[in-house]
Amino acid sequence: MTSTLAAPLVPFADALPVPQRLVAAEQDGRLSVPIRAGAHRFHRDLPESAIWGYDGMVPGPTIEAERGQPVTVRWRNELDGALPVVVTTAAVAADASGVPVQCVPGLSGGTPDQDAAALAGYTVVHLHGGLTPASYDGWAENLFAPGQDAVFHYPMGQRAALLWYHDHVMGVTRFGVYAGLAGLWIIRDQRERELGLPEGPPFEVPLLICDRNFGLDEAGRLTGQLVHKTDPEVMEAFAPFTVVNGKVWPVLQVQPALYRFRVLNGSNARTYRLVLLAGGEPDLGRITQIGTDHGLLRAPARVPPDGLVLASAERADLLVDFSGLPPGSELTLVNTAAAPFSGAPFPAARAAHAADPALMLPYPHVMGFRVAPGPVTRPAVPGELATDYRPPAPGALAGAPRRVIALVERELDGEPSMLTMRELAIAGQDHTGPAVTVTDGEQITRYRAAAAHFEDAATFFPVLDRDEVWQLINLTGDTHPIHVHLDPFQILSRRPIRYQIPGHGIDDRALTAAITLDRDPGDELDHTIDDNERGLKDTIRVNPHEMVEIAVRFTTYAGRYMYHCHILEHEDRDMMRPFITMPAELMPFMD
Ligand SMILES: [Cu+2]
Repeated sequence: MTSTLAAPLVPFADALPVPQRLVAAEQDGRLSVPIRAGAHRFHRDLPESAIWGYDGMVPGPTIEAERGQPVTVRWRNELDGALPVVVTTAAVAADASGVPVQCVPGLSGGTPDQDAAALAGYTVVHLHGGLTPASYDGWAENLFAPGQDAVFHYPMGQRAALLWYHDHVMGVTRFGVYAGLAGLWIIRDQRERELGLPEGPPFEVPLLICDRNFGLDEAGRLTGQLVHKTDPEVMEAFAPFTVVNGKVWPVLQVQPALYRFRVLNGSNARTYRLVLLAGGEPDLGRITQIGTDHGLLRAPARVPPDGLVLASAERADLLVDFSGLPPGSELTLVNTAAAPFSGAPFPAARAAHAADPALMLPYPHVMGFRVAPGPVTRPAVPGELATDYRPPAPGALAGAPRRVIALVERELDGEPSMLTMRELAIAGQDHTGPAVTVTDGEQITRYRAAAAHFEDAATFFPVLDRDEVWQLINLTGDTHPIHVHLDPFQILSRRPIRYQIPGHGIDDRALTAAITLDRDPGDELDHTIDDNERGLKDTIRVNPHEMVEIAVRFTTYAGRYMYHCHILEHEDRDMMRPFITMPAELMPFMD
């Protein structure tokens, strides 16, 4: 097994780009964004890549809005030509020297997928984290074709937060986003201004992190061609090159001051565990996390000792203090998370040596920082941040409706696994078919699978302004970041489970499993909740051998929404389901 791979690109060669800002208030809240094919250079030493981008750029412009000031966007689909991504499944999972083929560029013996090559630009835009009326939420089947516009109205009646907008087409979101269809969206409000946090350049810097792979020419040189490569054993694309704001392994020159980084993991599938290194040693004390998916935490949080974990679509609002560093200091941000991610720990002390192709982490670099000479400024970090939400009180949720969702992977011969979410309903006395039992030590509850596939009838009808508890039970070997559209939620618990699934226990619709809320003897995860997860979230990691409970209350809009795994290869392969929020007065008419 090869322990390191020579990087075919020079790290820290390109300056970190900052995406163009599109401030809604400067345009009276009325924006017009073309969705276009374009060309983009991912690294100084790479040829230009063909991309699809909002305004033809990767990432798209960062839209900035103000709480309470609605924004209307005319999304103009001007895509022409074919998908600018070669999609392939490699012939084998590892090359002759044992290196996983996903760690290297090129097609690795795969042939270009002709169905993907024929995709010609149907799109739909979802504002992730937005409290958006259902008609404008970007339902995955409501597409607009090249030449058509969609005028979406975003009320912005929500707290300050970093959101993002991206393509959400049924079955092929993984290709549209990979082609470049993603951008950031920042909502600001008065509470943040009262705290005196950095706002705008140069001290507030968005970081959209993702991974990409490229083609090779006949001489073995990198082309700029975007390549979405999977292999016979791994259905997710884990690309070797980390891209921040559109550049591979960029560097940011910083002043000796406090910076605010608005971080999004915009990868299709890769989870990052970010560690800041100074002189090869972890320097996590320099980072304070002040916000998560839906904005400010109640109090600043330290980064977990192993590093800051961000799965696909998770966000972090970070303050990083460069003030104590002499000019010329160089720091690097690295990733220590294996792919696929299963929650397995990796000590920050070994982060400088995290490279391991066998874990599909050939190059841990994310980006670099260089401290420039300048006046030293040391603004204080506020001790109290948000005051507009409280941790959920379990007592208050005792009578709340419970919804149970099992995450399952059904392995199929000769094609990628199907990942589904089985919505479980209490099995009646007369139920004789396949059942799921959940034992908490005292009580046994029997369930039947009420829904499996996206197109199955909706079974979740949450009533507006009513608390609910959703239980997410992971019966697979990987961590799944589960995203619920519309209102944010809070995590209640993360509990170890053990389970047994008999042979053929997972079929097309039914599920047979015996689940016990108790630690599996072979389970090495600690199942703790990080401090930074105790905020308002819209995407939560559910690790293997784990049940996560979340408290959710839909308060804004009635309509048809979705929840899904945010690993795009999973979402596209059926790990997505609808739910319908209902006003209470309509419920008597629903049966
Ligand atoms: Cu998943």
